[in-house]
Order: sequence, then C-alpha cells, then structure tokens
Amino acid sequence: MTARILVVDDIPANVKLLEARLLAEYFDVLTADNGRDALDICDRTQVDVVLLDIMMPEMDGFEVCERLKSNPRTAHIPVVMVTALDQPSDRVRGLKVGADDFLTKPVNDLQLISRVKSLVRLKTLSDELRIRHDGARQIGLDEGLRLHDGRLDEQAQILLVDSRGASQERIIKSLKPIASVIAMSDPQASVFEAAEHAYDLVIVNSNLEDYDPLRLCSQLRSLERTRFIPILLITEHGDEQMIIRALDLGVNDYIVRPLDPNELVARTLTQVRRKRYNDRLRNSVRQTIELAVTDGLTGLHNRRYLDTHLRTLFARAMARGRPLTICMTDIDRFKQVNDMHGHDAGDDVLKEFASRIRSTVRGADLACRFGGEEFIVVMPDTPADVAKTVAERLRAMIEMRPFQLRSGETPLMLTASMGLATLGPGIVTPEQLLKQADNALYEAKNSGRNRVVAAAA
Ligand code: GH3
Ligand code: MG
Repeated sequence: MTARILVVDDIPANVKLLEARLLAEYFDVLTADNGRDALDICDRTQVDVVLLDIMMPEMDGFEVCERLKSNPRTAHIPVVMVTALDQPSDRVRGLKVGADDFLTKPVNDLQLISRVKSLVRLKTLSDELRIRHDGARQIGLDEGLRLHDGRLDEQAQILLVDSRGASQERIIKSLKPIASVIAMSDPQASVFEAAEHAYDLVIVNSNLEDYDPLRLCSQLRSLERTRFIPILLITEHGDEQMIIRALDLGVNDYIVRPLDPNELVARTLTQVRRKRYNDRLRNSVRQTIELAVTDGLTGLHNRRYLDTHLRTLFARAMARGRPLTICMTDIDRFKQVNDMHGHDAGDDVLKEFASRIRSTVRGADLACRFGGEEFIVVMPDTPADVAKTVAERLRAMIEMRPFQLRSGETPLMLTASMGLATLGPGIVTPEQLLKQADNALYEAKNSGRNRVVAAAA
C-alpha cells in the first residue's frame, strides 16, 4: 500500500520519529512544522492521511483540522490527531472539528501503522468513487457530499455482536447519544441480521463464546450484502496478532478493552460518517449512470442503452432458440405539429406518446426513444403474430385518443406508423434486425401511414 502521509508537528524530533517509522513501511512522507504550511501542502498536493500534532504555536491542531474539513478540496483527507494529552476532552474536541482518529504519544508502532493503513484503505475507496462522480458530472464536490460535519443527520444503526449481557449494556449506554444499537449474542444469526437490515456499522466484541471473532468478520466481508458495512472490533489489550489479522481481513478499526466511552463514540462516528459519505457517492454514481442511459424528455431508455441491451437480448434469443420481435414506430407528420403549434407542443406530444408506449408494453419489453420522434420496443419471447397484436393496440391507442397540450389548445389528433421485424433465417446481427424493422416502417409510411407493417420473414 503506497500512500502519502503528511506529518505535522512543531518539534523536529517528533517529526523525525514518525517519519522514520512511516518510511520503514514504504509510505511517502511529507512534513510541516506549523499549521499554515500543512494547510498549504494539503491544498496544493495529493495527501492521503494527515498526522496532526495538537499543541503548536500560532495555529493549533484543532484549528488546522477544522480548516481542512471545511475546505471542500481537502475535507475528504483523513486526519489523525496525535497528542501527548490523553484527555477525553481533547478527543471530544477533535471529534467536533472532524478528526478521523487519535493517537497518543508515545505512539505505539502497531497502532500507528494499522490506523494509517485503515484510513488509507477507506480513502482509496472514496477517491475512486469521487473520481467517477466528478468525472461523470464535472461539478466538483456537492454540498450533499460533505464529510467534515461532526454530527450525523440521523441516528446511526448499529449491530453489536457480543456474548455478554453486561458488556452489551455498557456499549449500548455509551452509544446512546448517537446510535440505536441492536445487540445479539449469536454470531451466526448476526450475519443474517446484518444482511437483512441496513446497518451503518457492525461492532464485534472478541469475547464471543465458542466462535472465532475473525471468522465472523470474514463472513461479513465476503457476503455481497454486508461487504460494505464497516466493522469495528473490540479486542483484548496486547492481542496484537488478532489486530493485525483483523485489519488484513478488512476490519475497519479496532478498540482495546477497557473501553473508553469517548473513544468508542469517536471511532463509531468516524466509521458511520465515512460509510454514509461513500453510500452517497455510490448512489450519485448510480444516478449518473441512469441519466446516461435515459432520455431526458420522455424518461424512456435512450439509444445508447438500446444498443447494448438489444445486443444482449438478441444473443440470448439466438442461443435459446426463442422468438424476438422489435417494433419501430414513428409519429406521422410530426413536423407539422412543431410547425403549427411550436416546439413545446411537439415535446408534449412526444412525452404523451412515450407514456402510451410504456402503458401498452409488458414489463419484460424494452421501450426506447431511438431518436427524434422514432421509438423502438424490443419484445423478447414474442413471435411475429403476437407482436402484431401489440403494435395494432398501440396504433389504435394513438389514433383514438387526442393528445392534450400544456398550452390548453385544442387537443391534436395524431397517428403513427409501425414496422415490425422478427428474428428468423437470414438475420444474424441486431443491426440486420433493426434494418428490417426500418424497411417495414418505410413501407408503412409509403403505403399511407397509420398502419403496422411486418417485415417478410
Ligand atoms: P413522417 O410521417 O414521414 O414521419 O413525417 P414527419 O413530419 O413526422 O417526419 P420528419 O422526419 O420530416 O420530421 C420529424 C420532425 O421531428 C422534425 C424534427 O424537428 C422533429 N423533432 C425531432 N426531435 C424532436 C424533439 O425532441 N422535440 C420536438 N418538438 N420535435 C422534434
Ligand atoms: Mg415522423
């Protein structure tokens, strides 16, 4: 794992110490001895994690952190507060300004490396999603994608797997201000529970009876529906082997008994905030993809979508020897609608036309706007005669019901022509099928419009 770590401390000896340890793990290390330089470096270069001293002259670590988290260009960089004071109040204050983690001086090697690695891993995932999000939309970071905020919009939903009632109660009580916690003592049942409900975090207490806690973690990581849920492991003091293996398995963070309630809250918040941020990014990427395959005016799929999916449906029908018919339809004399009633009226007609298509075809059919006033319906498992009935029904539905316009003008009487083509001998590519449907449509237009023509088999 290569990543660039920025170490910020006003005491040169402290910087040297952390730098040497990180270099030994092959991290790329940058250093700064004051807050202003640190902000400058983060703004100008790609930094993956910041290790930040709290007590520094001029600008202290809290202020540096706050500024990093309120700048959209740097808000996503994880910040680890490094402090000599192991004061709960410092941690709470760090949390308020958006710190992602804490380390106490003298810094323990395992803690340093494992925390940094876990934050780098989280950031790599966010970065990848962010690049896709930005690339697709070219709009930089949305307001809705901010991460710095210490509060949560709504209570975190947490699943706690813990064999002991007393310990369950203590954890539930500590997390009460920020989370609603479901506690379970049966590890196997907890995997199903995690898969079935939308949890923000699973906390696994390593005190499980007769069950390897790492086995549970690995099950959660390998199931499709739970693999993105963060896992926080509670371990025994000194159990470094377990921690190393847990982090290798993809456990996001760990906390050592006896539990400090403030630390538990801080680590929980960090994981939940990151997860929600990544969820939002993932949704936004999904939405962008949807936009890319949807026609903006009618909401039907667009031609790009048709091109890929027709290929799939075509190949499937060929392979299984199943029938497949496509219907290409075009509004008759549509240009006149635009010319006589304006472009907006034309758009109204297209929207209504699309919605009539949608209401006529089956769920398994694929309806697309092919371009302009041309639409295509792909009908899997549909032989020519059945498709002809469907097309006739659509044709009648266009002809019988006038089209309302937003302008309130007299509704328009319109018709449409349709060309059908069915998979058969001589057709080996989707393009040939489209071409046949196009020919049939041409014939329908030429022979008087407002009719359905099926291409000769
Ligand atoms: P035909 O019966 O032969 O199909 O005649 P037509 O007038 O429907 O066909 P033509 O291809 O001559 O005209 C299609 C018109 O559709 C021309 C174009 O301006 C219009 N058009 C294409 N896309 C849109 C759109 O998104 N909105 C509107 N309002 N008009 C569109
Ligand atoms: Mg037309």
